[in-house]
This record gives sequence, structure tokens and C-alpha cells, in this order.
Amino acid sequence: MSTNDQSPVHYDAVVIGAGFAGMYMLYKLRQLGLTARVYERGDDVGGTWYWNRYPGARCDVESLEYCYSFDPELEQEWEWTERYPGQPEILRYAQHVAERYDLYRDIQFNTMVTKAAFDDDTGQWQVSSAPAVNHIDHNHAPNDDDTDHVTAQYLITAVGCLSSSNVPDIAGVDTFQGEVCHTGRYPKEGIDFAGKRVGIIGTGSSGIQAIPVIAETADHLTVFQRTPQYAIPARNHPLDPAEQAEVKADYHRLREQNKTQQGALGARFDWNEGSVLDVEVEEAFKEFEARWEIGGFAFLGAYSDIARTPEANHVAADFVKQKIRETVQDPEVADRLIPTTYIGCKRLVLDTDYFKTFNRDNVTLVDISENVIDEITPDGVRLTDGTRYDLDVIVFATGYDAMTGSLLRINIQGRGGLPLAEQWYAGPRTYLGLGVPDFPNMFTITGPGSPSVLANMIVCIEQHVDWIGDCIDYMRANGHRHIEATEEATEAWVDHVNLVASYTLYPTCNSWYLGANIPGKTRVFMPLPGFPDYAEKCEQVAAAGYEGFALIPS
Ligand code: NA7
Repeated sequence: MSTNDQSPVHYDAVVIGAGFAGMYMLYKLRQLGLTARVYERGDDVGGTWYWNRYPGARCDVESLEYCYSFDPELEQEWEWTERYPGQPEILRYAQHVAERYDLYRDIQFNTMVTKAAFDDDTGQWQVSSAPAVNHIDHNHAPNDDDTDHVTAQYLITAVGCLSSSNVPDIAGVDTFQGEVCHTGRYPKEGIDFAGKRVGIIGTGSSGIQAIPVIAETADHLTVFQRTPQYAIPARNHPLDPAEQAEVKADYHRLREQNKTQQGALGARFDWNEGSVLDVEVEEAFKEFEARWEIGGFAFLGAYSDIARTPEANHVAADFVKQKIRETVQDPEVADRLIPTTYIGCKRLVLDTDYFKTFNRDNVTLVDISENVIDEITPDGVRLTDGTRYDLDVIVFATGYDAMTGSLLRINIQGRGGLPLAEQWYAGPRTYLGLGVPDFPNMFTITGPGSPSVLANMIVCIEQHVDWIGDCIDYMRANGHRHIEATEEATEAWVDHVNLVASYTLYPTCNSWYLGANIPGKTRVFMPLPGFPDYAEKCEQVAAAGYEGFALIPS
């Protein structure tokens, strides 16, 4: 593929990323008879589930719902072993899919796309790639010496919403003598915590999953918490074969029903339409208790106004706060673990024994909300007030530059060399989360402005890939060479996303949905709440001849 003295190899489509989105996109492109090349930074498929190998890594969507539906034979034959799939099982599933549909041959691993530029003269995308550089920080630039170039008619990004790791810029991190890792870039060979003094920074979903598991083997675990977080028991358990068979017997209907749910999941839960404010607190707590026992996101389905109305939210939050106080033996530690934000404002975490872990003698909770980490020293961590913690291992569970980070890390340029970073200087601007004005023939799978992280990702991925496939098919059938989101439709869509978010409590806290976890990032609410309305809008747009997009003939 080296192209020094020849013209670059041309593909109908270049796909960036071989996670669940990239794999299904490749499958779809092949079905359409198109040539495609997929570039992947890792050395295997799986995306998020390739990188997130930290102890306790598990999906918060149930196995039977967190899998493809495009092939009835696949969904019938694959057997899940647990209610919620762990990282190794999801990775095995991804590998099975890649083998089953012979996807590997069109995927180039260990490769980063460094630049993708639309060429105004040829009307094609010019894509440059280089060997991936392995580093704790995903944003680390690869070496430019060994760059390959190809061209493509379509550029399809399947980079994932949570794949650009956020490693805080803390002075001295390079001087640390022990082992350092980020949960989203966890070493394949694992880390042996036995007998070690471990520090973990971050108490989001990754931290909350990892903490109980690391605490079991570490000599001592120090948890550095900036913001306390709500967590609901996952109640994971081995999947009963009879339950699996029952779901599979009715799979199609359940899948279709999921698509009518706001989060495209949980069709088997009871989603109560009523208001928590219409019942006595005792009755509401009884309902929450029942759902606490079931485990998982069913908790949020207890009443319909928890995510919308502050007073309703308080009732649900109070229930969880009471649970934390009942579980954590030291009242002072319990106080520090109690969140002050609305429940669900940051993504609700499903946990296994998280709060209980703080009753262990070998676990210390350190509040760094004000007394922040000032420096990482060769021996550990020093806080602003001078307190030192000697450590052998530091685990960053500090999350991601979500939704836009992985796209902006690539030097993507649209018409006239316009950098995507410039088009998005005031926050991401997309039409339907799928297209960007001035970036013809570029599709962003689960891009900002689509439900993505607020819904079952696999459902969102399939919906986007199907839509993109249909769109390309339509273009070819009708002699269109380019498709491009219009400025007006994009403007209106960005306003729409903001309006829908404003009806919820999501924008009220410093979450990664808003980009608030990344210093200097423009605060814009990036995902769109509500899968069913969104999917309907996408269908309407397509049925109206791709309304809001400009279609340019060959
Ligand atoms: P999250 O949810 O972004 O959590 C990151 C955690 O790291 C969170 O507690 C942050 O505190 C903390 N953090 C981030 N930066 C710092 C710095 N500089 N200092 C101290 N603490 C910091 O990421 P996860 O990987 O846990 O989960 C991501 C998603 O994956 C999750 O929502 C699921 O969808 C799956 P903060 O709350 O910002 O104060």
C-alpha cells in the first residue's frame, strides 16, 4: 500500500475504527458491493472493548440487548453467559463476528488515520495513516515517517464516543517510578496488584467498577475522588439458559419494542408512566426498593419524571443517599461518598459492591475536590496541602474527551482545507449527528447530535449504519456523487438538540456529556436524548429525498 511513486489506492469508502460501528459498516458496504478499507489503532477488533481491559470492566446494558440484531442466525447462535457482559466476553463476541463475516481481511490494524482531507479538485477524500503509537494517552501523535496515502469517495468515522482517553495534566506524572495506566488504555498483560499500594484517580463508571476488584488483591487502595457519584447495584448473575431461550424465542419483538424506549433498551422492564410526586414518599421508596433489588437501569423507570423534574429527582436521589448511609459504616466516609448533583445528571453507574468496599481496612477515600493533586512524585501523589500518599501503582480512571475527542484528534479537513476543529470551534455542529456542512460524503457514526451515549450504543450503531447504507445506495441509484449537510439544517438541528436537552436535568452538572470534564472544552450538550423520535426523524429525512442535505450530481 506504500504509494511513494504510484497513485494512491482508491476505495469506495474508508472507515475509521473497527469497533462495533466499524465492523457493521464494513459488512454493510460489502453488501452494497463497495470496496472498503477499515483502519484500526488496536491490533484487533472491539473498539472500546478492546481497550477497556481494567479489572471489573463490564457493560451496563444487558448482554441480550448489547449485541447485533442484523443477522437472526447470529443472535440465535451466540450464547451469553451473564446478565451483563464482561469485557472479555464482549471482545470474544466481536472477534466471533469478525471471523464469521470474514471482516478481518479488510481491516488494517495497528494503524492510525492521521489526516483525512477532502480534495476539491477530484471530489475525493485523501486519507493518510501511520503506524499507531502505543501510549497511555490516546492523543499521543504517531510518528509521521511511515505515512500511507489512499483515496476514497466516502469517509465514514466509526471512532467511538469514549475512546480518546483523558489523562489529566498533573505535574510530575512522568517522574513516577511505579506503574501508571489509564483504564481505557489498560495493558493487555494486566497489572498484578498483589501486595502493592495502589492509587486510583476517578470515580466514574470505570473507577466504580475497578475499585472493588482492585481492593481484593491490593495491599492498600487509595481512592482519589473529585466528585461523588450515584451508583445502583447491577445484580449481575449467570444467565439462566431458560431465560435466554425465552428472550430468543421472542427476540424480534423485543428488539422492536426497545426501539420505542427513550434509551433503546430495557423493553423487559416496567417503565412507569406516573409521577413520583403523585405518591407518598413511603410508597415511592417501596417502589425504588423493589427496583434496587432487580438491579440496573430499571431503577430510573420507577417514575417518568425523575430525569426531568427537580422535585421528583430529589426523591430518587434521597433513596440512594439513604442506601449509601446504610451501607458505609463510617458516617464521615459515607458523607464524602454522597453526591450533591441530580441523580442521572451524570451517567448513572451500575456497580457491584462499590459502597461496601469502603468498609474494608485496606481502602482509603481521599476527597480531592478542593485539596487537589498538586504533583505526582517519583514515590506517589502529593496534594495541595502537602499530604503525601506513597504508591506503587497509579490507575487513571479519569474518563475521556468524549464524543468529539477522537474525531478532532485526526486532522480532518473539509472543502477548501477547512479543519473540522475550526468548523466546531464553538462546539460540535452536525445535522442528525451524521453529517457536517462543508464535509461532503463524510458520515459520523454515533456522532454528536445523535442519541449515541444516551441510548443502547448497539441499537444506535445499527440504526446509523443502516441509514448510511441506504443513503449511499440511494445516491448511486440516482446518480449523486456527493451529499452534504446544509448550513440551515445543521443550525436548526443544533438548536433542536439544545432545546430537547433543556427539558431534562442533564445540562445541570459538570458531565462529559457537556464536555465539562476537559479543561478548555466548549460546553455544549452533545448527545440527543430520545432514541425513538430521533430514529423517526432520520426516516423522514430519507423518505423526503434526504431533506436538509444537498445532493450533488456526478
Ligand atoms: P467518567 O465518567 O468521565 O469519570 C471520570 C472520573 O475521573 C470522574 O470521577 C472525574 O471526576 C474524574 N476526573 C477526571 N479528571 C480528573 C482530574 N483532573 N482530577 C481528578 N479526578 C478527575 O469516565 P469513566 O471512564 O468512568 O466512564 C465513562 C463512561 O464509560 C461511562 O459513563 C459509561 O458510559 C461507560 P469529575 O466527575 O469530572 O469531577
